[in-house]
Amino acid sequence: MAFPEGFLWGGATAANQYEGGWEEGGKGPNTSDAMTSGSHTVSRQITWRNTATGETGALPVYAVCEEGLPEGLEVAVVDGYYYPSHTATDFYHHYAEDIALMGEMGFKCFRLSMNWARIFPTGEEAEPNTEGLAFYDAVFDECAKYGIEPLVTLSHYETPLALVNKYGGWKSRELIDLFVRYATCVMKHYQGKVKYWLTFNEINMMSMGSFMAGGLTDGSPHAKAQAAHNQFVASALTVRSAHQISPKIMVGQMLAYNPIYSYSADPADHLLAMERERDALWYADVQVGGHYPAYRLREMERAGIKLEMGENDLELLATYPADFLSFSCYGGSTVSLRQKELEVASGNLAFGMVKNPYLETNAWGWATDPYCLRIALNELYDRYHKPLWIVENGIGWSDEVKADGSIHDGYRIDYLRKNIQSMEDAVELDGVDLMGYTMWGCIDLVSAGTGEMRKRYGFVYVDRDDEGKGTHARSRKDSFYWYKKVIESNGEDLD
Ligand code: BGP
Repeated sequence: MAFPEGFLWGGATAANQYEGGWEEGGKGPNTSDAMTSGSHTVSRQITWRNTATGETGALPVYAVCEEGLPEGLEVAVVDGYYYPSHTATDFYHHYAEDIALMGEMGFKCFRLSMNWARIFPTGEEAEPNTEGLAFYDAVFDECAKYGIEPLVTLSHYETPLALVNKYGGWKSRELIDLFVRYATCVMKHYQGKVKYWLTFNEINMMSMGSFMAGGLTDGSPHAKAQAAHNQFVASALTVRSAHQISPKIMVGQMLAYNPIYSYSADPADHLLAMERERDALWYADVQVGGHYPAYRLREMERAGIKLEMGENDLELLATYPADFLSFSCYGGSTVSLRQKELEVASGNLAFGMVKNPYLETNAWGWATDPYCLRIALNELYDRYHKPLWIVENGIGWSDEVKADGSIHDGYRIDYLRKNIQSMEDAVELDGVDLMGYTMWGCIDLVSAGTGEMRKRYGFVYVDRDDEGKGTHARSRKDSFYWYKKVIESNGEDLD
């Protein structure tokens, strides 16, 4: 048998795309609450208010990430826009039903994120919001009924909005202590209920999606580097705090990692592929390896970036690295020096990438890559020698509900079968130490990239559309029954 006894099969979600209840139970607004919907071709927008005049408007997310928010504007939720995260797919009111469906599939693990602003509405309250704590208590108690182990991300693409407008998000060191206080509070409160925690979702998205990853409204490379550094220190302090609370708690890093392929055999293309890999890997070199790698130090030196450091920062990073490395992986990306002459790629992490001629893609440019998980797992295990966990993998597709209510998502089964086989090869043939696999978006949720509903990932369909209309009724897709079999057989039966 390839997978060890106790392998953590399951699914993954995030509060900003799934939970909803944005103004219920005393929750404060988050960065994601001020993001409109978009599409494959139209960017999501961030809405703002002019603090002097009260005028309101919106800017594309990429513009805020690259150029920042102009002086005098603050991020705000304003009338007249549609914000998909406000209700999302309403886990807030459907958690018992959803966890029962996960139980029916045989989930051993459920990855969800906790909404920081549900616990500390502005991030700075002296005491946590008890209604917020009670909500997640109810969620974890429900999980326990089915023997489902929660894996909780402390910050998945959201920062309390008050901290963004007051401090400029994670570029300020103020957020370090505020985050560690929040993390310590929930790790203590849920001790005995939650063993596995992740600090920041896809921490390396600070480079490309800094508003989502760090609540940044300053697009400069310096702000991004400082924000990442502040999150590293916060992560190290969270690891320290977790181990003080209980030696049983494990805290992981979460990295967006797609293997990078060289388009041609030209060594210059190969060098480029290595450099693009390092764009992601340096984050793990710091958070898992415990120190800034030489190539990153040189890169910052060349860019004139000088980090503001606390006296013990480097020691903290070296002493409290993450206990394990979790990552998202959807398929490999391809680079070439001749990029301009070639067809460009689209899909996640596709900026500056070219289309891989060996892989088929769907309407969102997503390819089914039968080798990416094996390659990714080997690369990360060889480099860090720490337990790994695939916490996101899956494919967004527009599902069709037939007249009889059935949903035939053979394309999803095909994608997952190939990916799980590739992961199995890494475990069985290469001996990689893998803790678990949580398929992304196990119950349909809002897409982070486009804010759409039509780009669906789930084993379970949720009746809601791109305008926010629908009953939120849940129904099982064909892949639901397929995944149930996969888990039952501990990965032996992929047919
Ligand atoms: C990852 C994010 C998730 C999720 C996923 C799918 O980058 O961690 O939050 O959204 O990608 O991407 P999308 O939602 O853009 O389809």
